Amino acid sequence: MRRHWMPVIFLLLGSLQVLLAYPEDDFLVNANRKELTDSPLFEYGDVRKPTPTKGLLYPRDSETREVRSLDGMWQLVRSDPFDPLQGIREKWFMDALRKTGREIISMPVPASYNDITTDNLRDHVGTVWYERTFFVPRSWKTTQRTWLRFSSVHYAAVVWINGRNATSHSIGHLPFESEISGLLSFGGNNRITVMCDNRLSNRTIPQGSVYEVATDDGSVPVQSYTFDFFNYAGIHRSVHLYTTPLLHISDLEVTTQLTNEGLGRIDYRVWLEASKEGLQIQPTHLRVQLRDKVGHVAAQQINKAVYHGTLLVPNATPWWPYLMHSDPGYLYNLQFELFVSSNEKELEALQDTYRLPVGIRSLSWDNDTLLLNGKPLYLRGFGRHEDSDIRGKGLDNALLARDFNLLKWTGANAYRTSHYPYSEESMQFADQHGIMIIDECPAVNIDIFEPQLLENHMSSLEQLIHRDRNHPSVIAWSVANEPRSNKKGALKYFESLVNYVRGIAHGRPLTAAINANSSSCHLAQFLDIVGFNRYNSWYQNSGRTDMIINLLTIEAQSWRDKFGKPVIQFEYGGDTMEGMHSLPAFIWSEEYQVELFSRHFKAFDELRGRGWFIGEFVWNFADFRTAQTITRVGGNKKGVFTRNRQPKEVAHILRRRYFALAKELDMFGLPEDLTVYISKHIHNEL
Ligand code: BDP
Repeated sequence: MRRHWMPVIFLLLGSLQVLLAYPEDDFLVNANRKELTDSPLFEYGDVRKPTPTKGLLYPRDSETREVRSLDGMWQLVRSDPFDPLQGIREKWFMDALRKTGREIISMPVPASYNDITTDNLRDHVGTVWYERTFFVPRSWKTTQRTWLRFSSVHYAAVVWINGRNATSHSIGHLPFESEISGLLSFGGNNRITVMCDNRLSNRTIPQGSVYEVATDDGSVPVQSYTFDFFNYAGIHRSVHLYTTPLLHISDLEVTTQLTNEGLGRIDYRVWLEASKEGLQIQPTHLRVQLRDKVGHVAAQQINKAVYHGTLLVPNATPWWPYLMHSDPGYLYNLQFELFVSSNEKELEALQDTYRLPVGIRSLSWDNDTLLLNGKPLYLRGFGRHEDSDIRGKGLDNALLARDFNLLKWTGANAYRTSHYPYSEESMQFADQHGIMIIDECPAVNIDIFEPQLLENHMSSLEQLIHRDRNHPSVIAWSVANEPRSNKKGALKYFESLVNYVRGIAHGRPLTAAINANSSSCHLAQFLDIVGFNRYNSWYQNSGRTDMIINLLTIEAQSWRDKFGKPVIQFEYGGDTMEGMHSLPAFIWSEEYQVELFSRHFKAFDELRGRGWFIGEFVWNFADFRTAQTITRVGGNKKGVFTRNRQPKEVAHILRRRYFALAKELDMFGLPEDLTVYISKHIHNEL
């Protein structure tokens, strides 16, 4: 056996997987839930590590690949909330959904299904079924493999092609894919059916529970959860069909470094995968070429029978964040070309090409700071949500572009993907615009610590890191938001979780957004950067903005004293009704939000001077939809922008601060429209 074939053979075995039946057990949320206590009985020694995901490269076309979108109008039927598995029993996937006799709803993809109709689909609990048809060309049959890729279905999905099971996946906000060549009718019409289940249980990430309530019309299942954002569901991101050759590049991993002398270094690793027929194909070499923005080759390497290597790039143009350099977000194109021997004449032919955008930068950290290209970072940004009117959590390129324009308008340089992985398109945008990302997994408010939850939590991080490890914009992984980390069970749980994540962290520090106190938190000790959320003058001491500076500086110092690590405030803020005014300031008014922010700014400046406080993140970028509660007026109103992305008064104040920081820290000039002319006696004080 030729040795360089080993990875291919190995991967082939992996690809001959038996298609999984839907793990029914995951469906069955116990309505009469028995709350598991925070029991010391759970030991994590025997927790299974999640099976590493494979091949999550973003679908890109090239000389050797075609990508087709399955986005558009699909059809949807909902199941009876009391019988979510009826469609499985009755095999609804075997024929067109209209044959079930149930109401057919036209449903756009991508979008959450909740806010599209005018009825109670919004609050549906259980499963819905999606369907559409599509053609695949005859020409794809023999020379290609066809893959089906979902960028995110929330929460769990089972997929059939022409009535045959293609794949299943759970945990929203993350991609999954499967080869479907064997299930397709080439040159003919094909049917895709997706069952989507939105139920959360004690073992899902995030957690929730389903219980029954008695209504005037009988009892109904209700989903409860402790996080406040609405549990939108559906096919949230794009669905793609794409082709690869029979032997193809299935995965890539890249790390970069930059020396003081401007020498760039790119270490890469390539995985190949072959179908049964593809095993006959003999690779001859791999050409790796780094091309700059104008297409010039900046470095290259040819590898025979080796699938990893290092490119050195003299005078590399580094990747810099927005407002740290005049040309932020510089990306090279790293082109991987696999050549094979083509026929008896021993000619070499191009078998597969994949191009990956790459930013060259170094990331390092110590007990005081986080450094990018050797420069200490001060992060100024937002916690956000993927959320908008009508679309819910559905990917919307117009919204994405608007949000980035607003981020840049405010002078922010970072955001946290609170409280789940954001779209791959947004990660690419962040790379291009130089916005730094704290990349968070979907573990929000986790509470009942038990082994199955831990395994899912690990898996969510494994999938996230696998998906995002090649993005220069990602500067840290956030392992959780506001877990109940003061509970006893949290200690062993997070020790196991962090030990596992360290092994796959791919050169990024670990952090979390904690709301426990420094004295009782069992998680912070395992992290590289301590992040805390605190709502001074909102959830505590409401109305008392005069207590912020003291309480905040004391708290930040306590995190520092206890753990000796860099500290970030990941959330602060107050709900604000746009257009509501009050002098003097009163909670919910625009004036109150301004006053609350301004007091925080003062505290942050005091803390920055102490040498270990490295970031301030507002909660939230924009207003967003929540579950219905008496504390929310139409949703969470802590946005600096409204839900339709217009500024509240505080946005202008925040903008002045963020640009002032850019000027102070990176000598950046201020935008001309930062202040308006008042009189020749009042000068711009910045
Ligand atoms: C924090 C949570 C965030 C909420 C916020 C709030 O991390 O998800 O939206 O509170 O209540 O505790 O506004």
